[in-house]
Amino acid sequence: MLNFEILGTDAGSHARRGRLTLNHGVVQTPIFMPVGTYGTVKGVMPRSLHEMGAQIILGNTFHLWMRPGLDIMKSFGGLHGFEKWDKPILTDSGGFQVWSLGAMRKITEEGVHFQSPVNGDKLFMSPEISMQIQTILNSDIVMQLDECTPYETNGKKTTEAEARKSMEMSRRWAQRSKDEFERLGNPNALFGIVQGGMFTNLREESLQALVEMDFPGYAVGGVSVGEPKDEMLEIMAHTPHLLPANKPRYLMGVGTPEDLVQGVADGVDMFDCVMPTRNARNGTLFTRYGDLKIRNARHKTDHQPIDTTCTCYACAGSPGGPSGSGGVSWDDGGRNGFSRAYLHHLDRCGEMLGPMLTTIHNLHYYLNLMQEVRDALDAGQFSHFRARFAADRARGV
Ligand code: PRF
Ligand code: ZN
Repeated sequence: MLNFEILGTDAGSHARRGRLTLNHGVVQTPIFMPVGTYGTVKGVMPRSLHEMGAQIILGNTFHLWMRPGLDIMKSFGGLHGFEKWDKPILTDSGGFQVWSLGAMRKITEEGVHFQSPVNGDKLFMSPEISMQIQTILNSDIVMQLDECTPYETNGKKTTEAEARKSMEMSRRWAQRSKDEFERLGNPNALFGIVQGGMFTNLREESLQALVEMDFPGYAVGGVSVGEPKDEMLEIMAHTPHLLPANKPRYLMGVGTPEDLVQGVADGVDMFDCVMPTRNARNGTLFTRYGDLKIRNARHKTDHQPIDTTCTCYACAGSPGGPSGSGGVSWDDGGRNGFSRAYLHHLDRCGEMLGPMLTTIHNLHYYLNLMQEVRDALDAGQFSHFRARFAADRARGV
């Protein structure tokens, strides 16, 4: 089940404001989807995800198939009951994850042969198997199995002929995914994935073929795979707006805050990326006025929160209450957030609260950015918003 309604469009770009209804709830678009590869958004409790306004999260077919495996997933009736997340879930098909294994895999027309990174077992993933697993996971949005065309292999750029071969196989896998999805009677929604590398003519062929197969939604894959930024932006400007206007569009694995705002202008409705969560664990924090490296010595004595304009638990504490230390007030302007000095200290000591708080902040930043984008679209102020966003981010922390 999937219903997508366009609530408004921007006059000066391809941006749209939409409402996506799935089996486990409603998603306001444009949206960012936190990544929960192993059935957990690393370090974040589901209640915190609710608190920060997450509407839909990702899971990974490949990882959950490896561990804990399908028998356990079946016994919990799917991923929702296992991970205790009752809102929508999108699962990636495993194509990109298997591709990331590098030398440990062999891709054929039938599917992907590879060695389990967990125990070395010889395994096989096909479009049919991916659909069978995602049906057991009962994710609201199922992704077709695709081959993510690499930008280069061993330092050699992918040729048009190679990209065509790969794209055509993904196209055949799209049909096989759809046939199996329907055969299984999966009650959720299957998305096709546009491939074609950095070649706009191949992107158009891929897109056309998928549109003829009539998926309820479409993704643009094969970007952010090591290409120079200008090539990524070229594909973003080229492809999403050519997809059917009445279906949701998902740009896979992108990107920085700037990429998201640009992607919205290019007509994208859905994004996912490990950047907010991974960067949080590495000490790179996103703020309204640019990025901040918490490991930098200059934060050692800084009493300010990460982002003075942020309302997340890390920056502002619990709504209406102290952040957790018994109502002590201190010199951060009446706010109850944790200081940069404290987060710097937690990082230096390797304390697990450090990445927990920084992950909450970074995810809140991404989710709030998309909320601001939606508000700007609702108010007919998107171009004004983009200008202010760029100026603020360039200002520096
Ligand atoms: N295909 C799939 N998942 C993905 C990608 C893709 O091309 C990307 C590309 N950035 C991220 N995740 N199935
Ligand atoms: Zn914050």
